[in-house]
Amino acid sequence: MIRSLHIAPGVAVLLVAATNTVLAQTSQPATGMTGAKAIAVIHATQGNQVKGTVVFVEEAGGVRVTASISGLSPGLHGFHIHEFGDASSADGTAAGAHFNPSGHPHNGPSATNRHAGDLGNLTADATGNATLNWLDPHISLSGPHAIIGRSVVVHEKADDLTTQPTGNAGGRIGVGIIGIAKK
Ligand SMILES: [Cu+2]
Ligand SMILES: [Zn+2]
Repeated sequence: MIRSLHIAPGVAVLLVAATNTVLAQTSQPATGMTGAKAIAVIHATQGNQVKGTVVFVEEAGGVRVTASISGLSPGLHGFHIHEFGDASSADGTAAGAHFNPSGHPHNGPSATNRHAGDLGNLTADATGNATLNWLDPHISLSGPHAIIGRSVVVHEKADDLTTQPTGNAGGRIGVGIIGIAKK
C-alpha cells in the first residue's frame, strides 16, 4: 500500500534547498581532493631532441595528466610511466619496464586491465609538438599506485596498444623523473 507523503509547503522548499546544496557540492570538481601535484621534466636520451614537461595533479577520479612536449617526429609516440626513476642510462633503459603494480597485461589507456603506466600515445603535429590532457584512474600520487619516484618515458614509435609487454613502441627518446612539484 502506497501512502502519499504530506509535507507542509515551507518544509518542501527547505528540502529542495538542502538537496540543491548537496548537488552543488558533489559537482564541484575541486572539492574533497588532495590537489597533490607532481612533475616530470622530459630530457632527451642520447641522439634525440625531445623535451617538455608532464604535470600530474590528483583530483576526483584519478590524476590529471597534462603534457606539453616538443622535438618529436610527427605522429604517434608511446607515452608511459615506467617503474624506476632512473635516468642513468644513455638510452633510457634504466627506467625499467612499464609500471605495473596490479600484474595486468599491456593495454590502451582506456582499458580497465592495463599497466598503471599505460598512458597510450602522444600525437605530435607537423612541427613536432604534442599536448595531452587526460584524467587517469589507474595512477596515484600516494599508495600502491604512486608514481612519484618513477619516470615518464616517450618512445620513438607508436604504442600499438596490443603487443606484449611494450606496445612495440621502439626506443626511448625521452625520460623524465617524476618528483613532487613546487606548488
Ligand atoms: Cu614506455
Ligand atoms: Zn604497458
